[in-house]
Amino acid sequence: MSYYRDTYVEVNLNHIAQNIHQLKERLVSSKKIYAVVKADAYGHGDIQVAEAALEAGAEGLAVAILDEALKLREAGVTAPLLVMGWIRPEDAALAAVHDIAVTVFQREWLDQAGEQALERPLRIHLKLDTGMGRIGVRSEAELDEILPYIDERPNFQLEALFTHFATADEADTTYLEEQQRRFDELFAHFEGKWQENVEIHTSNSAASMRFPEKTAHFVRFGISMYGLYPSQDVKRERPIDLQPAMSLHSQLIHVKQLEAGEAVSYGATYKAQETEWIGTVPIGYADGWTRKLQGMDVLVDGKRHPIVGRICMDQLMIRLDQEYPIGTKVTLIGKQEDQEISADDIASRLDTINYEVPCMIGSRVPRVYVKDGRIVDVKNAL
Ligand code: PMH
Repeated sequence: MSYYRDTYVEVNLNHIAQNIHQLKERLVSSKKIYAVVKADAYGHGDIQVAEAALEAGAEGLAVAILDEALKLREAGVTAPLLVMGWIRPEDAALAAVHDIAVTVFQREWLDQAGEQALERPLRIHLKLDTGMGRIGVRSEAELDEILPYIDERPNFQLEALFTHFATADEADTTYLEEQQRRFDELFAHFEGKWQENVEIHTSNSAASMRFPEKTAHFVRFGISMYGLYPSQDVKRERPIDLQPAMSLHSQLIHVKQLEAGEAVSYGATYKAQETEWIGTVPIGYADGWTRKLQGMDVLVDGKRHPIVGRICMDQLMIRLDQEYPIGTKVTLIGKQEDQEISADDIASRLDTINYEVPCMIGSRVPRVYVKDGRIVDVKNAL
């Protein structure tokens, strides 16, 4: 596997494993972890993260769409897989044949899926909308339509019930408790045999780290498996000492001196105030380093240096405190000596959440996987 550009994401697989181990320690030993690897494992790389997570002790994997699950199966992943979003009812047979559990919450969906000849039973996770307002069964009346329908069809296997919390990462737990109460009410509506045979999963990273005692059969561990806190509130509480898995690096490919008044980049908006050293770094908005990051720092030689002028599609310029040789390392996310630029710093600059930061780094940037200090794999390479 080769790549020929100077910009790469480094994914530390040991950190992913450590984050999983720490959550395992916090949960009662019988509780399971589903690693959430949707959206290309939050931009970290689906197959590599899936394998690392399973090796570290995760029991299953959760994705958003059927395509993501099929890709994992194609790569040889045999672990339990759950698609947490909607799939088309006409694709139910495909999910069943690949032993992929699907999320169901509509009676009509079951009707349409039931028209297909299923070669294998379809594993169903029934989604309850207890307050997220996104997808899921909201009422007892809907359950009364869905449950007998599943019951009559041996090809439909109700394997689990789940819900998703809207505010699990907030210090104030009132709404979370309301959602839990609504879940308990809907669950009480299930007959005994269902109650005994289905698994329950309700917790995301925030809920599983903050309230491990409330964990049902398994948790869906997303953002914090990657080493990021779900919110500033949870970061302050610090239930687990998370290790960020992703860092982003490049290098100087050109260094030059500008005289006072000379300009940098499109629009010639930045003008040197005095004689200045300007470096060019081969990453741009087409790599996800959006133009809004103009003015943000990068690390060179263990020091912060600002991005000056407009960020271009493939390159950006930085103001350096001195001359540096071509090939000097530039860190956009991560540490150099005692300095760090975190995904949280980037998120706060962009007025967004840290979840968006690894996801926004484009597939043109190779992902280099490091384990025990060695490169073990590369994704998006030739
Ligand atoms: N379960 C579901 C249903 C989810 O949608 C998500 C994340 C998770 C678990 C994992 O959450 P965590 O990363 O906080 O641990 N979903 C999303 C989303 O739709 N937008 O941002 C995160």
